Amino acid sequence: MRIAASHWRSAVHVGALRAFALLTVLATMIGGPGATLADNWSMSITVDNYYDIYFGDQFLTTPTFVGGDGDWTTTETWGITGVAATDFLYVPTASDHFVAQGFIGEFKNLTTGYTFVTSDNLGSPWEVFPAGQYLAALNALDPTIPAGVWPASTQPTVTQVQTAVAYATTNGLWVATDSAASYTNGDSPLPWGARPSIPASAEWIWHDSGGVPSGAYPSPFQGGNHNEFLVFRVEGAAIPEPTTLVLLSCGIVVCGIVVAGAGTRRQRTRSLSNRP
Ligand SMILES: [Ca+2]
Ligand SMILES: [Ca+2]
Repeated sequence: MRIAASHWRSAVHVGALRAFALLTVLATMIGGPGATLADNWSMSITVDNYYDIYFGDQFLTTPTFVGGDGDWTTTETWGITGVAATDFLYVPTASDHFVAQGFIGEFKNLTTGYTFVTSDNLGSPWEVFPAGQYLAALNALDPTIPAGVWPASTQPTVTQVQTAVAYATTNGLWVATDSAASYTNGDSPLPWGARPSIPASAEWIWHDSGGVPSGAYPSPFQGGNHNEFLVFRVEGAAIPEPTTLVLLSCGIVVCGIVVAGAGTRRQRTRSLSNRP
């Protein structure tokens, strides 16, 4: 009987091992490229006057901070690795409400090869949420956000950006960005001129509130408060399709067959060992 018990354990063990091995293979096959979902980025950017860069989901639930700056005369090039492919790119900005304001840059997803510049052209992935248009509502959610007017030269905190992003997404308030004729980097437009390390095709963008008249510069670049602060964003990759779940279910069924097979062998082993 000792031998029989040993055989029984052995058969179950082999079955379990096979099931585990199959599950591992399936997990690798199903999850391989999909489960990695880790993209590497390189971004060259400057803003008149302030910006930060974050990655996160559509509500910016768990922000990944990349970097920020407050000097338009310098182009910063940031790199980050291991960003979820489904993450959205966020660039909250603010200005001094003076002289001019704008945002220009180039963004490269090094993993997928997807490269895009700032632009308000048809098909541009950029959207913007003018938080200053909804300050009273945002103040009700986060009292640190003033209900009246956003102060000049003040970047929102990460928490304030999270509040704004969640509110904009929940209420469908993301809108197209704005620019002006001949405001690509290649145009070397006033007052900024050509910014280094940014392609000629990149276009200065901002949000046009309609409330700041043009002057030395066209709207929306003439200095003033265009419903700041602004949060620019680009959508992340789509959430994986339910086909992954179907594949996973198939994997579970196959594993179930293997386990059942182990059970059959177990019974056979038992009956053999029960011979007198
Ligand atoms: Ca800069
Ligand atoms: Ca300015």
